[in-house]
Amino acid sequence: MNHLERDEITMEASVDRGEHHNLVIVSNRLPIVLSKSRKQKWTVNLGSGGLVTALAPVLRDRGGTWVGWPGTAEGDTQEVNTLLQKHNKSIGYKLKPVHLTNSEIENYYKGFSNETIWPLFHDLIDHCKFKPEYWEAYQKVNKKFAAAVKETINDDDFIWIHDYHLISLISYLRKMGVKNKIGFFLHIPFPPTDIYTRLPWREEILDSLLEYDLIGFQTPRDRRNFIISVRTLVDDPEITGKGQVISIKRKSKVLRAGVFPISIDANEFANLAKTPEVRDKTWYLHENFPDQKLLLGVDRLDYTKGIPERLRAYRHAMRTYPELHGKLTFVQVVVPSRRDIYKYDALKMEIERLVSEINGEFSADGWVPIHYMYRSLSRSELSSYYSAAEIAIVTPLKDGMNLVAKEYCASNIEEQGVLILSEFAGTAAQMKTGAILVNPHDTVACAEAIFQAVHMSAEERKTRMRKLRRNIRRYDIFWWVESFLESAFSTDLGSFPVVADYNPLTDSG
Ligand code: GDG
Repeated sequence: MNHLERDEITMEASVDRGEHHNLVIVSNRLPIVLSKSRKQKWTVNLGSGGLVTALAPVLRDRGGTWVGWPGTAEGDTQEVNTLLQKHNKSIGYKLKPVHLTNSEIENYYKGFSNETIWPLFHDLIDHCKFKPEYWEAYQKVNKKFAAAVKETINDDDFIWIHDYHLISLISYLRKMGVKNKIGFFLHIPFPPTDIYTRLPWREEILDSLLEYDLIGFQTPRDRRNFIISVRTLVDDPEITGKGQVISIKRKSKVLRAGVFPISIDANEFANLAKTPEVRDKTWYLHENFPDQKLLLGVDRLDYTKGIPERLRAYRHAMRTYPELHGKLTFVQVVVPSRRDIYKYDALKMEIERLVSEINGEFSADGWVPIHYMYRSLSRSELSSYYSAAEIAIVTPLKDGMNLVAKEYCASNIEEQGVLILSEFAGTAAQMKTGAILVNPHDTVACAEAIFQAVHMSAEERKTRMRKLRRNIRRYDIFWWVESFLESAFSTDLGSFPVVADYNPLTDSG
């Protein structure tokens, strides 16, 4: 959707997005990257993700604060505070750091957030650790964040809390007497009830979620799972409405629960793909892989992303369709993440073993089947790979949304790429008509999808990619911010632009 169309929607509905309220964003990490040189000199760079791009202008316009952990270790507190104060002016809004001790990083961040909630909410119960000391630290840090938020807010501010690290924050804010309107957005999936109920602290987490004024989910599937858990664990909830936003009344408290699929700045990705730097690099990539199609995977190192399963599917494709040898190269970028959690080391070893086995089995003169990179790419490098790849393969076992799928399509300005997408990515709900949907556990079907993508006609590729790009342009990151804020302040339920084309596999509204 272009700005004009967005304005039309605004005019039609004459909506209130709480323009008169300052915004306080709270997330585990501040939207900055701080680094210290060998000579102990600090540098501050603004993060480049979609969330920062979308929220920064709103924060600047309305005035506001971003509260979060600066990502630094214990001991750097004073220096970081001074540094951030200096940067508040140039950034255009206030950054309020919450410092964590080493033990909090261990138990709240790596522990409860990433070894309990993260795997549980992605249905991977075998990866979960349910340690009381993790839970205690999670509570302690959520309380610490609450104190920092309380220090920074005025009565009329809208507080928007992000993600699974900070679910309990509202309970502490309310206990501290904070009466402001508070919204929460869950970036990861919400699990089915039989999985959710394994959590020893399921009542406490659900009670906190029910305290918010508005809670945003990525897909109807997640909201449906949440509602079933509420019906199962909570006495007499009254659930009304249907559509993008519904209402859940419990005792006298009303919570709105909405579906807001997060997105990207689609124009920015399209424009980046048109720059001379990216065009040149794309051209070199084609030169380096002559007469070959590129199949691209880009993922953080994480067991939810289905990287080993994908490698097995590629191996199956190579065994089943020898005509692909020398014609298709798999470029897999794995971005280092959560390095000091044991499971991630084991995953890296498994990926590297598979890559080397597959390359050992099929490499031939002038062709190596998998081009593997374990590092982060610059934005322009990433854009070049998106532009150069004839096929992108995005096959998480489960994913809240998956922005890589959207970025690939937005960057595909020639509209000739093919997207192979997991049914279990949140993105599938929006992209089912343009992408080839697969079950990532089905090695044979994924191999067939690769073969189908390689042989798809130019006409079909164009039709599918156009649909995908239209959807992503229409429901971009700006739509996401606006519709969340609109839902927080509007008095109507469900009267918002609803995302079309949901996947029946993942959606029942
Ligand atoms: C969580 C949820 C949800 C990747 N490699 C490079 C690079 N990236 C950037 C991509 C993309 C981002 O990282 C990854 O986003 P995803 O959405 O794919 O996944 P998570 O990190 O797991 O994010 C997810 C998201 O939150 C938002 O709500 O969609 O479901 O799990 O933007 O571009 N960026 C650069 N170099 C790389 O090598 N510069």
